[in-house]
Amino acid sequence: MPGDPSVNFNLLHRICKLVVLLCFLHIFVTVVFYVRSLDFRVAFAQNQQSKHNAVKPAQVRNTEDTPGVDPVIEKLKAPEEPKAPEEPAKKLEKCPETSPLLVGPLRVEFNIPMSLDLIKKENPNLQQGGRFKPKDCEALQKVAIIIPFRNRDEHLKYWLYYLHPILQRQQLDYGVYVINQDGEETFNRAKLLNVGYTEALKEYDYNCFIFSDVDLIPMDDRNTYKCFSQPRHLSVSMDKFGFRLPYNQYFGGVSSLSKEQYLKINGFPNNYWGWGGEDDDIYNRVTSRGMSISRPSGEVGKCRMIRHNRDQKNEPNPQRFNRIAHTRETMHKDGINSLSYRVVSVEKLDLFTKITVDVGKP
Ligand SMILES: [Mn+2]
Repeated sequence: MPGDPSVNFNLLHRICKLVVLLCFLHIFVTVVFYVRSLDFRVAFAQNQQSKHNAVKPAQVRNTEDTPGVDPVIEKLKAPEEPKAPEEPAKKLEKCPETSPLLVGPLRVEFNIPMSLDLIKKENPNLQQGGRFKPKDCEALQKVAIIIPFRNRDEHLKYWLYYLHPILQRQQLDYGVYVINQDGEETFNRAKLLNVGYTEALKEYDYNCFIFSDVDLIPMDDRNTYKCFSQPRHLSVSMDKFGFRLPYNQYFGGVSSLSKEQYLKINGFPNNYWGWGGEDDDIYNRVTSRGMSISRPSGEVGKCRMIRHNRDQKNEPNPQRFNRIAHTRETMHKDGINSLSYRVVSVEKLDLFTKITVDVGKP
């Protein structure tokens, strides 16, 4: 019968079944595709990450090293990201044996106007007290530079002007200590050097000491102000002596000794008052302890001395020849083990640390 409702109902029932089936099929296909794409993403991300790790050696690199990485992957490895910027600060690589910043021969003149402000401006990376260490690498030595001093402010300005840039190019971890003899008594260079050694070590774990006159400027930055396997004489060809050694045993001007070498000779003599002899005594100490003198070449060791008149209260010491003749017998009881002095003041200035001391009198 055409108007039979049961026939209509049957048709409707079939259509409904079909629709429901289609719905299930649709859901099934959607789920399958979704799961497959998820699998694929995870696998791809893992693959990328392991590649990324394999490329990286022990040291950390910038994310700039992996250009074109999918943002999804960037998000997946996000949790490990914060570590990266911190690590380079923890472990610096050692500086190279020869600094790549050296330029060789330098022009040194003493007729240009000089001021501490100018020197400050030209050395913005110095720390209070005249300290410096390289930013990009770990310095090979910790160097204290000791300058015996009295009333030579003009010379000191030139020294600071020329030496600070050189020492920074040499990639040294260094500090400058000006040891100023208080009062008007006779000058005692070697004792001031002993004071400088002692006072510098109170401040930092230095392992190398440069002992320099205030009026000597190197003319070549390859003359590195550091320590060597033997005590070193650095001012080997001074303009004052026609750019040659005045005599073979000469150890005056600028020298360097490691902490070990210094202690091996019981430091320097304390009883050379006035000009001369103390450098020869130090030479005798070095050779009597089985060490030799190391030197740069005459070319690299060129240096200029600022011309000056003899200082007051630094007359040639008449006892010096007698003293030098007996270094071997006296060095065990006269030296760092018998040093006594009184610190008057310690000033942390912008370009150097100034230590004023009372070293007594002859
Ligand atoms: Mn001089």
